[in-house]
Amino acid sequence: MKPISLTRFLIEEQRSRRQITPDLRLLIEVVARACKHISLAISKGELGGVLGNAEAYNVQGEAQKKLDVLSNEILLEANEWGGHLAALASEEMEAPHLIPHRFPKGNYLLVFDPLDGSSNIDVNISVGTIFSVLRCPEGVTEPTAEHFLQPGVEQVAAGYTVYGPSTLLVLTTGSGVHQFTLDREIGSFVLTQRNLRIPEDTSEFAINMSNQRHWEAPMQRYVQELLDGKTGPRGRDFNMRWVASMVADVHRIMTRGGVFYYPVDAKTREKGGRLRLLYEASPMAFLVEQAGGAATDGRQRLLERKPEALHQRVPVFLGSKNEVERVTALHREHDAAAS
Ligand code: AFP
Repeated sequence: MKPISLTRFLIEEQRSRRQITPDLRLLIEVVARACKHISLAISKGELGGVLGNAEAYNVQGEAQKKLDVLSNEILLEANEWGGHLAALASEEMEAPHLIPHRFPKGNYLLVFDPLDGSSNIDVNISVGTIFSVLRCPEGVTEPTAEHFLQPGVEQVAAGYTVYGPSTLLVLTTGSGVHQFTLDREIGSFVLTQRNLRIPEDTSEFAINMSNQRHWEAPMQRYVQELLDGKTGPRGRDFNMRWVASMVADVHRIMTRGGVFYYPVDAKTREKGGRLRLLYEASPMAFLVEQAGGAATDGRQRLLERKPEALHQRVPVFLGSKNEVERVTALHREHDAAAS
């Protein structure tokens, strides 16, 4: 069978499913094109002079890498002129970026983490881009932060790219999750997996164990049960992985199942958690649910959380359904007993 390019896939989806409008198709293609540029910049590594810190800090007070800044610029420039967007919001920028008046405006809002896992860049480990598409509320021509504060169920598309041994784009527009691989020779993303499915059960978990002593009681208890293995209450051994690039950890789960946890802990309680709701948790939750998995904040379905601020952080529990439901139930039981 002839390879199916991202463009052909989207055109066919547009014909068969009315939800994909021509503007949404253009938007996804433009994001994909920008990701190809980012992929190229990353692959040059030391030779491209793009490694190391930018000597700047983002709105969250985190040191920016040169590639954080570059990836952000690439995504902004690519998406400004097409006429498909009303505004963009990035993890790297304090406020939304409006479309300059010299360009036409569209009906969508684009949200992105231009380079997730960027602390891994300098050691040549996979990083990625995460994005989410929302509708601009009707009648709004100059969107502000408040217009981006929509619960994840409102997303019309979400995806991530993994810049790893190969560059992958994983996408949902609300009817399954599909994977495309960048064919560097022809310069286009090619469909390599249709309808990714996350197995409901798993024996593999991803968590940063160094935070264990700071976790809440139900999390301590749950992970201890996993670590107790075959002779413990779960009656089987569990394996652990932690890349510290959410895209890479989530992609492993998309491929072979597993769970990814970033619970709230004593260090992050004041901020609400470690990961950002709009740029990381919501798009990944949409993708994971579309692949048959589950995603919660430990208590509540992530997609139902209405953001209170553009850069809000939340706890994240996602992946194989039965395991996520189990850890969520433990938190709820704990809360009920405490109250
Ligand atoms: P950076 O983009 O600052 O490297 O953060 C990556 C991330 O947001 C997410 O991709 C990882 O899963 C998580 O943080 C890793 O956090 P720890 O460094 O606390 O393990």
